[in-house]
Amino acid sequence: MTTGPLSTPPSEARNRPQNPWWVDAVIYQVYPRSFADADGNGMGDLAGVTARLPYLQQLGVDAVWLSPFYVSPQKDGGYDVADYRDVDPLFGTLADADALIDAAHEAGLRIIVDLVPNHTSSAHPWFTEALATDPDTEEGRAARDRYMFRPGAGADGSEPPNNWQSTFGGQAWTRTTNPDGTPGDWYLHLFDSSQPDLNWENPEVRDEFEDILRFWLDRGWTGSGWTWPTGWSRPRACRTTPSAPAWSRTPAWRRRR
Ligand SMILES: [Ca+2]
Repeated sequence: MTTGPLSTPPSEARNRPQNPWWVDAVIYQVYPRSFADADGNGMGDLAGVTARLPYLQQLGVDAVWLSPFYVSPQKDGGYDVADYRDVDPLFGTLADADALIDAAHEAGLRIIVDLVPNHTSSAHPWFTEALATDPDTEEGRAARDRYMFRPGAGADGSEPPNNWQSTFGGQAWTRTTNPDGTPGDWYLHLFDSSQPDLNWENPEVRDEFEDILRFWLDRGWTGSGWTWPTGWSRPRACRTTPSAPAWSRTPAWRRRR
């Protein structure tokens, strides 16, 4: 034991606030698609992760961070989520997810899930409803307010609402067709056009993600990592900007001091 002048007196150490567990934790990120294939069909799966937990335990990690495994058309590697409360059949079932968390607890490992709250998949029921409902009705306006629908620019609305670019390249807007077949408004997608951005100023969106988070925490997950938090908040007016929008300039990481 160190007893020199640099050691902390026991009384002071007792009074020092403890860091949250994750500050000093070693977290191992698993991309389920490529990590381990339990049934040998060429696609990694949750049962494969469960089978390899002893290996991760042996490495000495404290927690496992799972990349998205939710129901998804897989247009963006599972970051396009159509159902946040279920497992994509590619990776297994909800029972496989429960088996994974049980095995992780037994191995003394925490599990963090990767949530994707900036956008849903265009196959999500909310977006399907938004496109299928007459935008001039109260129901249609409510469905569209979960996302970032805006009228187009120009006399006939045929130009995108502003100059924002997608992170994946090209304009960040796609025009819709109304249920009656006429050209409609545009929706924002800061990633792929199959990933419509959510409107985080809509209380229903916030409540839904709180409920999704509770769904997974109740199943025994330790917590969640929220992908791309710098992009959620954006000017509601969606005006043309003179340079790259703020989210593309905001550093995603800061050094801890
Ligand atoms: Ca498999």
